[in-house]
Order: sequence, then C-alpha cells, then structure tokens
Amino acid sequence: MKHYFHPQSRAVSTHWMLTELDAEHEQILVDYTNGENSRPAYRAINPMCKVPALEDGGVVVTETAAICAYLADKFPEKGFAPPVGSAERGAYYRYLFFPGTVLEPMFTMNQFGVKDIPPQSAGWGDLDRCLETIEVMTPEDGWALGKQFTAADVVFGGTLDFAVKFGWLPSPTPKVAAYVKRIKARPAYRESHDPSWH
Ligand SMILES: N[C@@H](CCC(=O)N[C@@H](CS)C(=O)NCC(=O)O)C(=O)O
Repeated sequence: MKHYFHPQSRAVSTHWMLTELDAEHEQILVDYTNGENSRPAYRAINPMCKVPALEDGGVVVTETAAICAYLADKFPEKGFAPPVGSAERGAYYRYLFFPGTVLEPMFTMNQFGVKDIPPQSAGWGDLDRCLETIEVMTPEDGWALGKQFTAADVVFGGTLDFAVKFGWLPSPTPKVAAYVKRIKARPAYRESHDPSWH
C-alpha cells in the first residue's frame, strides 16, 4: 500500500491507523507547502489535491474516515471494526461520519467567523448543538464503542485531538479532555505523531 502523507496534516490520523494495525505501507511525502499536491501526478490520485490518500493495488481511497474504514475492513482480524450486521455497526458509522460531515465544517465556519447560517439549514447545525453532541458521544471511559478500540476512535478521537490542539475547541470539557488524553497515551499514537503532539 502507498500512503500519501504530510507530517503537518490530517494524514497523521491515517498514519496512526496504519500504525495501530501494524500494516506494511510505503510512506510517500506530498509536500503541499511547495504545491506538489496540485501537480498532475498527484491530481491523478486525488483531484481534491489533499492528503491523505491511500493506494492499495488498483484501489485509491481518499478522505481520512474512508481510509480508516477501508483499513479496518482490510484487516478484520485486528478487530478495528465491529462485524457487519452487529448492533455496534450503527454507532460505528455515526462515529465515522459525524466528524467529517458535521464537526469539520462547523469548526471551519467558526474559526473563520462565518455566522448567520440558520442552524436548521446548515448540515452541521451550530456550535452549541455540536458541542452538546460531542459531549454525548464522548465515552466516559474506554473507547467509542466500549472496551474495544476501533477505527471510530481514530476518526472521532483524532478529530477531537486536532480540535483541542489547534484551538478549534479551546475549552474541552473534562470528559473530552480525558478521552483525548487516553488517545494520546496509545503506543501507536505516540509512534505515529511528532513528539510535539504527545
Ligand atoms: N476531507 C479531507 C481533508 C484533508 C485535508 O484538508 N488535508 C489538508 C491538510 S490537513 C490538505 O491536504 N491541504 C492541502 C490543500 O488543500 O491544498 C480528509 O478528511 O481527508
């Protein structure tokens, strides 16, 4: 597998997922700071010009959550996804989709001061609704789906980790702060993230 990556990007989450799974891969640096991501060679992989991307044989997967879900399914023996058809699958999908479709747009709008979008029209509602939902979805102890750490934690927990680190979520509640702390203590997190993140 080829993992298209930059160390200061959301690709640290997919690198973390690969590390959790101990999945053999080639790390390919895409230097978006010099425009490498906009050149035809990389556009052919991801026309969004964004990292991360994963190439597995003839399969190209983009989007952090999609890559994590793909990897969890590729290595079912590692237990990073609940079995298809199990009750946990519903919550699993929620944790995988909520960060990219709701939290990311909300954090971006909030960070850039975009206001006055009616919450009933915006798919991400508003900051208050998102904060309340984050609190409800954050596990009191253990992991998103219970005792078993899964791709849901890499995606949801990884997004909360970014949010705290970059000030999108300046005052995490004690529950959110404790969850992010548990995440950061994982050996694979520490192996895959620059020490400045630890
Ligand atoms: N929705 C994408 C977002 C990825 C993303 O925004 N990557 C940024 C770095 S964190 C990027 O590649 N930026 C370069 C650019 O857009 O030119 C995902 O979840 O993977």
